[in-house]
Amino acid sequence: MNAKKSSLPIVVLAGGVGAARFLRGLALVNEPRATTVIVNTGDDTTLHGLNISPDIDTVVYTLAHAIDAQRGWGLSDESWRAMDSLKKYVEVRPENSDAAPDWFNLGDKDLATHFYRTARRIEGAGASQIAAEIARAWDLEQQILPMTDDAVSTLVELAEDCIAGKAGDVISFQEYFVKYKHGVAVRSVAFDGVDSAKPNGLAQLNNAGAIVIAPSNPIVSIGPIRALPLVDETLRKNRERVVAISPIVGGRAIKGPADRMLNELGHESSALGVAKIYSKVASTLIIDSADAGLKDEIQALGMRCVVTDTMMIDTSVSAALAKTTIDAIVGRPS
Ligand code: FO1
Repeated sequence: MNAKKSSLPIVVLAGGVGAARFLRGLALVNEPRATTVIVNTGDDTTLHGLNISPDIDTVVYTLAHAIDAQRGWGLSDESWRAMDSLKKYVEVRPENSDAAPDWFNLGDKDLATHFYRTARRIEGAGASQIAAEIARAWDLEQQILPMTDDAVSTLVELAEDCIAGKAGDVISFQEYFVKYKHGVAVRSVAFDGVDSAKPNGLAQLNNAGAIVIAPSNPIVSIGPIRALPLVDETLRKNRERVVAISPIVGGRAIKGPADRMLNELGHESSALGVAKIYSKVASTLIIDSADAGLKDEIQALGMRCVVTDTMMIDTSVSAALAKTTIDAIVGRPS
């Protein structure tokens, strides 16, 4: 795409893979230095004593063109020697020990990021300072902001007895997502610590020319950001400039468990269900051409609805989606 880039101050609320692909397209149509990304950190975990921020790292690695595109997480051209070496300790680990968690794969190159983040935390640096340093290390111009510098943990309550535990038991998000491959039914989701956490990026939200809710899971990726004090209020105040992109196409999640999770938690797994979740905070919803038939029902909720290709199979689709998304806010008559 060779057309001149806009320099609109844009804030993107982001989860992992879907958001990262959108951001790569956005960088081709809007000056990266004008973009602030507020990233979900409810997925953060500590394993082997290392602080791991999966969504921040997915966004950074994708924007740096270093992501493993097949997996959607971790680095390309990765090796797994540390994980392989861990296996011998799994054998000797006592029953009540969490040491050597071999269900969460950390590549050898990826480990450097977790080493750095952990060492800086121990030195007393805050999450946003560290994210800025990591973004700089990868030559990114976008401002990458964790949603808060405080600890917030997404917790998942099991709906029924299963391999992960008994109905009513609560497990961490990464156990749900990676250890049990999001294959267990969910009764509820909570964001531990969110009520007393201080959100990052409120000033950027208030000053943005456009606020984009990326095509991420509305419950566990965008949900934790919205649950922070003052965030929903700020979005509502700026609703005219907020545009969301549906991560559900033809009733199915593009990636991950969003479709099942929406159903299990009493929402509709459709672009219309997504519209209902966002209608109070977003004036506009972008939906896929496959869902064009839902446009009237979405507009009846008081949202504008733009139909386009949202399947980001390559960067040209991502860039076109980003352009359509910006135009939906700044290109329409006020
Ligand atoms: N996802 C997996 O499905 N399996 C893994 O072993 C795994 C390891 C991993 C390591 C670092 C990282 O930054 C992300 C990783 N992810 C893995 C992805 C990640 O946990 C989830 O995709 C997100 O938390 C959901 O947004």
